[in-house]
Amino acid sequence: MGSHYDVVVVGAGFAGLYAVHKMRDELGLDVQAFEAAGGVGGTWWWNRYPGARCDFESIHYSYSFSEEIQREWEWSERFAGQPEILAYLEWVADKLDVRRAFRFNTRVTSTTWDDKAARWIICTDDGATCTARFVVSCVGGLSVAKEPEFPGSETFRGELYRTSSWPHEPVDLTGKRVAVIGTGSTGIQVIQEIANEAAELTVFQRTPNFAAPLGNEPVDLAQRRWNAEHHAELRAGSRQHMIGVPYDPPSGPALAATPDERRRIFDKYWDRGGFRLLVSTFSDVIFNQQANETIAEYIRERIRERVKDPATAALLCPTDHPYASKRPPFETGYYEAYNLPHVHLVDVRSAPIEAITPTGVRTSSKSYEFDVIILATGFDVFTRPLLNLGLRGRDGLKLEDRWANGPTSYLGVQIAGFPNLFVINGPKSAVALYNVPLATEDNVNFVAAALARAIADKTATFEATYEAEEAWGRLCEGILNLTVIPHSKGSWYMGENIPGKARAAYFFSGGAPLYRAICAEIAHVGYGGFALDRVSAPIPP
Ligand code: NA7
Repeated sequence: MGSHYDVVVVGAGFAGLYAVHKMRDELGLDVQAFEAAGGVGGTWWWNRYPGARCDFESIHYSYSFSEEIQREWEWSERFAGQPEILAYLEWVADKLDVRRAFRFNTRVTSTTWDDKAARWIICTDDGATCTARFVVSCVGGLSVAKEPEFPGSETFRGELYRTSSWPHEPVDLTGKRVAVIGTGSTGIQVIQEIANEAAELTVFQRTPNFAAPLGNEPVDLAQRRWNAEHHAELRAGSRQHMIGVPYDPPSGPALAATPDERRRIFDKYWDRGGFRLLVSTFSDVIFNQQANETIAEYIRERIRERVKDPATAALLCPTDHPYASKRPPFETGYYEAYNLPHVHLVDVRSAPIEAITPTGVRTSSKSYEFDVIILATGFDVFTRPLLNLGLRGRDGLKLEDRWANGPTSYLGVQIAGFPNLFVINGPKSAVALYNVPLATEDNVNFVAAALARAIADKTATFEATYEAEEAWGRLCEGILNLTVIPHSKGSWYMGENIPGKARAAYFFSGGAPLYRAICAEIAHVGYGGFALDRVSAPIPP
């Protein structure tokens, strides 16, 4: 057995960098961290595809824990692109000197609880083994790509790329016949970016999406200075908001407004960009299907205005799910791309993709030839990244068995039966609808306080109870059922984008302030719902 540590951290994205800093520099613990990639950045290290960009504004989508970091870093665009976000995370990693805590290019392959020694045994793909009192998973929610259902990708003779593992070298698409499969947030970003570069671009769309303008623009020097001086009040506003950004509150219910009033409000926030269209317009669009239809029809109208060919516009208008029941994407010139003569839209709902062939793509009605195929088919969210750690808890309990009917957790940070394992932004945490860096800070702060308490009290095991986990699961489901989200079809929000995956509530949708208040209250009452130093307990059926 190799070295023993207080804490093993897995992952070097927003969560892993802050967790290492917090546990090592603030708690003074002995921390070893592992990262499968060759450097820091997490999502922003892997997703280097053309057009990759965050759709939360960068002054909000960034760390808030350090006065110095907020003051010194200046964002050049409202919504930064992947290279700038990666540069930011690299800069932060250097500033905090956290790189030396990591072993890069090293994947954790198994994580096994040793009940007698009350510690974790961690094995990595370089053949090494170490032990740790605590494991803090920072593996992210959308970090494992979905395996496409269609066979034959290995036979394709052209270039095949996945957006989530895009090459580091530039990919030249000039003069090439390119296919993009998938029209989620990722596919839309790629399509609008490469439409003018490829000789022919064919988009394979199964479900049209409600894409709204991103509203990106450069940030001038005066604005940058203002941002640096006002970050404290910006952050205070963010922390009071459902999704962790200081956007305007909604105007009341859409169904109480006249059509003209609705139009005026939708127009106002359409142009201001990003999630404002969802959160700053009307309070009932996310809860009431009839209210939702008013915003859905508004977006369809805007699509029809922008796409010249009526048949293509009709194909691009979603009709089978409420707005924001699937994660809403944002765009810049996406719909106009379909007005270009060399951009083609293929509906693979009516004629599904059957295979990737040596020369291209075959659907049930036609074969297409390409030089390049780009897969933007999404992720196996929340559960797969944790399952890939090969977790075995008390009495050899396998995480895949524990989660056979869908994920369970308490607050998203612990799983009953897996003592001393803490998860940042895990299933049933608030992260899916919450500005990720702030969600991350909330979770890391909560976990660090729990560790500090366990260490101070000489608590050998810190573990969510089954009862608390069950009650939390019911709360997550209850709140989700008040929204239109369960009316989505095939969304990663409900686990439905992966064939055979359990349909369940994968996150807490009660909003960031409520989530933070619940976590604070639980810590305040001495970690209610967590068992400290419990003996091994049987797993309920
Ligand atoms: P998404 O939002 O899950 O989108 C995946 C897209 O791929 C979506 O359009 C899917 O169509 C399509 N897809 C998946 N499998 C197939 C098959 N077999 N045939 C045709 N089309 C398919 O993932 P993204 O990467 O775009 O976004 C993920 C998150 O990253 C995003 O929500 C942000 O949080 C950042 P479908 O809708 O299933 O019919």
